[in-house]
Amino acid sequence: MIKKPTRMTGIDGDAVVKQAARRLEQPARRLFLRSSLTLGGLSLLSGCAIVDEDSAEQVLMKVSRFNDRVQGWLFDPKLLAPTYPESMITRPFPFNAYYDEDEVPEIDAASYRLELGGLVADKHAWTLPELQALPQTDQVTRHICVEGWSAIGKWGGVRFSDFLSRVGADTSARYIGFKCADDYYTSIDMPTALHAQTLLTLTYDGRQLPPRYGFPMKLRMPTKLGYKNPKHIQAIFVTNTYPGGYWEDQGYNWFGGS
Ligand SMILES: Nc1nc2c(c(=O)[nH]1)N[C@H]1C(S)=C(S)[C@@H](COP(=O)(O)O)O[C@H]1N2
Ligand SMILES: [Mo]
Repeated sequence: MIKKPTRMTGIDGDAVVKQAARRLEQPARRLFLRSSLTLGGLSLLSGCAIVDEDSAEQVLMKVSRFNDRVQGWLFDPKLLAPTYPESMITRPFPFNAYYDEDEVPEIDAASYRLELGGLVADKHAWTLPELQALPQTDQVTRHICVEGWSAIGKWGGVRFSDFLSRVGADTSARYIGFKCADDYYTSIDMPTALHAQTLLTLTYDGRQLPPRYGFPMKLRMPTKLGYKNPKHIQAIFVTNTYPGGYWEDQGYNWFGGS
């Protein structure tokens, strides 16, 4: 147990922590507001002197990153997420993005190219037919969104680990980053990238991925929460420099395991 220091220098420590937590985005915000973390506890946990809301906010961000590292350690690359019979597919499957459905990006299939960057030997850009010609597999899994809903869907495409070895990606690197056509971006850890159920998907429910679900391509990881699964992928890069993500940079947990 962490003991609360008996005396803080003239500030209401608990109020400072709560105020700082309110500046974070969900789910970090909810987690910290619910916790009984005190300013003294936070100082001990982080080894930092916290004097005001700004420093408290910085430390909360750091603790959230620490949580990422713990999730990374706990991730078992051999453990499979549950799969379901096709009869359990949620119809219609929900749409979600940081904008409304009428603003879904329109991507031209003929001129589309998937760009590769960073620590990758073969950086040639891929056309859709080239990607469709690779060996394909599909799976029925549950998508879990932090906003409080989940749904079962069927995605098909190329096993991401196969794709990474085909292009000569440096799989000893720490991160894989994704840039999307709608300005969304995210990044994942290498063990998850190499997980057997991580697919570079081109289809939904047996048909070409429709625009709302991420045409032309969505990375589907049943081991991660919805916001970690990028739709409309335009570029993939392998790097040792932390790339962050659209929601992650606003306080969502980076590891985002489900
Ligand atoms: N490019 C892009 N990818 C994205 C998002 C987005 O806004 N843009 N939203 C994420 C979130 S929060 C969720 S829950 C899922 C929703 O995917 P769906 O529309 O197929 O249900 O996409 C994820 N990937
Ligand atoms: Mo989500």
